[in-house]
Amino acid sequence: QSDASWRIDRIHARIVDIPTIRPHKFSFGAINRQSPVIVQLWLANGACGYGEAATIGGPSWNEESPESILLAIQQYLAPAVAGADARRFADHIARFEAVCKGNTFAKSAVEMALVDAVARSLGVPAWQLLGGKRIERLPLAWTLASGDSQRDLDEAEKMMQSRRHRLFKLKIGARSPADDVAHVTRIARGLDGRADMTVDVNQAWDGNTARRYLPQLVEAGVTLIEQPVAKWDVQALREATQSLGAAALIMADETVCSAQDAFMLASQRACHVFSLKVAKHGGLLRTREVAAVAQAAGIGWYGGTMLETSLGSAASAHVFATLSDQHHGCELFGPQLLVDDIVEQPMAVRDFELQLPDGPGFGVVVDEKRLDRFDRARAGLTPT
Ligand code: MUC
Ligand code: MG
Repeated sequence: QSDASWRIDRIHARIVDIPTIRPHKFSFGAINRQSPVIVQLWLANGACGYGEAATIGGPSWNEESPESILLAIQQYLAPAVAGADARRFADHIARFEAVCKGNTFAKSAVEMALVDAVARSLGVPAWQLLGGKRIERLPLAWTLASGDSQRDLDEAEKMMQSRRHRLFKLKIGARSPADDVAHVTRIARGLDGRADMTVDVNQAWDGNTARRYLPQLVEAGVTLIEQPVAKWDVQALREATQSLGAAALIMADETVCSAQDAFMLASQRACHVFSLKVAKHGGLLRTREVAAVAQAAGIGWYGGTMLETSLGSAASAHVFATLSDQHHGCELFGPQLLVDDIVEQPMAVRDFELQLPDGPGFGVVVDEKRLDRFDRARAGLTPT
């Protein structure tokens, strides 16, 4: 192909609204739908790549929202790379940085579409452009977050029976810490050692609460504790990491976004595991940078999610496939939490493990009809 065929011809972005199968409850609120931003990027050679960025509860997980992502892409990121050679990923990332600070979710969606378009043009899987595949499958977690212990347990039973999940993440932090510990203990009794149990506090506790209640969570059988304290409270995260015994690990999520965050946490030995998420790191290549810091520091990684559709989940799976074997599984279950998907065939789950996909591109076929059906602009829905 000639150099001209790699020119970025057009970039289009839109918000789609897809309801969840049940309310999903977090320390900071509940969601009933996801509103990912879907990017389509065409090359002069006719190839089209897709990207996705999903937030949770508008701008309540972090600062970005579907509306801010759409605006950043349309006003700043798309014009910054229009007409350029799509293959120059590192150069595009530098241009994004120059025209737009932060806004990592928005950047990740465009970078994804670039990688997908180039990989499709070459007829190769995206993982081939990201370092090569090393991992074929990852244990797949499911999040129990209905807000009701019995309903959570019934859900866990179903997931175990269908051999989809035996790794459960409990969302806590909305209720009092004592109530949360009681809830975790009820679930642990019900699971009776047949599954692994983790919790995500989503920053809800302060240092004193963590000091008092983390040992009780470990006592109840929790093996991995995600972001128990505020994202800025590295001191409390570090204290938790250094005071908990060998029975449980501390995982940073909101605290670890940039490679600089990763370096700071690693040098302070403030956590045992990083939750990797393509959106918060600012793209697939940036995710590899954060993973490289983890590997250099002897920190494990976990394949995190922002509850993307099968498109964003497959893109994440491609970069996770290239990483080290020092992992704690993944949680790319977003598609299962949504009433519908935007691809023809979701990634396969067999024997409790997500089968990491091959190409071309991200190895999923986007269904344009369903994209149109959920398109917010077409449905005339107002943001929530
Ligand atoms: C988070 O903070 O990890 C991931 C799974 C889930 O249920 O919520 C997300 C966000
Ligand atoms: Mg989290």
